[in-house]
Amino acid sequence: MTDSEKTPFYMTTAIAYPNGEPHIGHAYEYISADAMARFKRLDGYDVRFLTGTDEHGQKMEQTAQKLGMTARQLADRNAAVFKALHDDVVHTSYDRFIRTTDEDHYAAAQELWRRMEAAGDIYLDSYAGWYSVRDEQYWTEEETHVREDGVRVATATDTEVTWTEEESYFFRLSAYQDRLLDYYRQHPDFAGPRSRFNEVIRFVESGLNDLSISRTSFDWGVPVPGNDKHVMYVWVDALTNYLTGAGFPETDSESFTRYWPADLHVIGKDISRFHCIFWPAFLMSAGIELPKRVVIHGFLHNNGVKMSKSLGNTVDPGEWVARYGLDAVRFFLLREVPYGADGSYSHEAVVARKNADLANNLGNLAQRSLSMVAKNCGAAVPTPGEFTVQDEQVLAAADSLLATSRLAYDSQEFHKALEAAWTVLGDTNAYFADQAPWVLRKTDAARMETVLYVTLEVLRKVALLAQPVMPESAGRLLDALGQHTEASRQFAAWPERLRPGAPLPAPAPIFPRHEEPDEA
Ligand code: ME8
Repeated sequence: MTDSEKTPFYMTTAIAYPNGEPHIGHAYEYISADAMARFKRLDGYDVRFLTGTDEHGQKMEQTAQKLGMTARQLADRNAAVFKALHDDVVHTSYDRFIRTTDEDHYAAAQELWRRMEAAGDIYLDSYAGWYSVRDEQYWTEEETHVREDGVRVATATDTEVTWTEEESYFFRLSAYQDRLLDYYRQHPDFAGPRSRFNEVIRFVESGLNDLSISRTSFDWGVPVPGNDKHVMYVWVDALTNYLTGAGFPETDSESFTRYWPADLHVIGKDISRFHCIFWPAFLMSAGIELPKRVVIHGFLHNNGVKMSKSLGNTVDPGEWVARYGLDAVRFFLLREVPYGADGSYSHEAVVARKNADLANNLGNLAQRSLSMVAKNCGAAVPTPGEFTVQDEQVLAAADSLLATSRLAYDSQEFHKALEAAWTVLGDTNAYFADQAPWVLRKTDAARMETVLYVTLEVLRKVALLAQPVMPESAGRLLDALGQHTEASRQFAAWPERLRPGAPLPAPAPIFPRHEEPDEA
């Protein structure tokens, strides 16, 4: 099937501020979004997956000044670092790495502005209030307090706010309260998980103020059409990246008609208001269809403690990957933390998952069954006899995993998909121990072949479903099962069964137990 015959699936991550180094929270977002993109591709969708960097705004300008460089130089340097995180560390399968300094993005942001203006939703006034440069966000007086050290901070984020007074364009957000609430009612899956969506709804119910959407005190941003004194508020420009990535403002283009509205925006909990309130209101104003879903993930904490540079407990994803291996990190992050909830990581927790779930439950079963096949079945897929009730049960449990996984992925409950697959693996381990093919080898070789066949077939199904999470090791397991072709790795190959007699390569361990790098 060609891509154009497939159903499109357009998805995005948040675009990161490249004012500092990426941390494990960024990697978490990219890995989860990447698993989603890969799952959909394997399931026959034409996926377009967008990620990138959010390069404008006061925070970028201030950081650059401190470092003695221009904002553009800082953006260039750190956008490359984020891109390298995708390419070399977490192996994200994105289709475009967008930078908000890209030329087509300026055109998109300005067109969105013009449309909102034409709708009568933008007016010029002056802004006076508290701005947090760290959050790139305005806070009302009630949302701030004066800390013990005399500094006024935003209560929610503990970041310094400064009194800002300037001429500013405003977006009539207050006019959208009812329309937003109606929309949420009619689209209960617009955002998830539900608990996080409810927080947004409660906020909208409490009333919305008009939003200041331009700045005059610095110029590192997209110029406001028709008034060069102003640059757009960074969030107006940033959110528009999702449109740029689909081909906006060319609304008649093949790309835009195919990929917009986006199917999924993946974001963290601190930016849910921007995505679930501002973004749909801007789009309603501009007469553009709304994205179908926003999924809001939680934050990762180090041993339960908030990550921060001052505490020195931030984690560099590159170090983690070097220590545990990429696939173990990807598996840990998606299996350990229910998506949407906050999660905690520790060395012990990663090693426990790597050893128990990967090395023991999956790796051992693969190693034991495949080496028996290599020695006793002529290095080929064994030939099964008639299936017993136990065989049928194990096979049926594995068969059901695709439907379970589709449901889980469609609601971004990645942990549930993995939990289900690993439950089947646990049961298959018990089956393997109970059937004891190493005993059957001497007493009933035909039965041994059946047991090994059933085991390999379960492994094939688990490997197929493990691909989005652990592309490299699942690929090696599929190789070990003789599934070399691309077609054999798509979910379309799910109902097929391993072909008895098909040759298998010599087995090699795929999921080793954890060893510290210097012990290896
Ligand atoms: O917010 N754990 O950029 P950003 C998990 N430029 N996720 C985390 C995290 C943590 N400890 N810390 C941050 C921005 N994130 C804007 C986005 S989108 C149009 C503009 C997540 O670099 C955060 O929630 O501060 C967000 O989804 C992403 O990392 C980028 O954060």
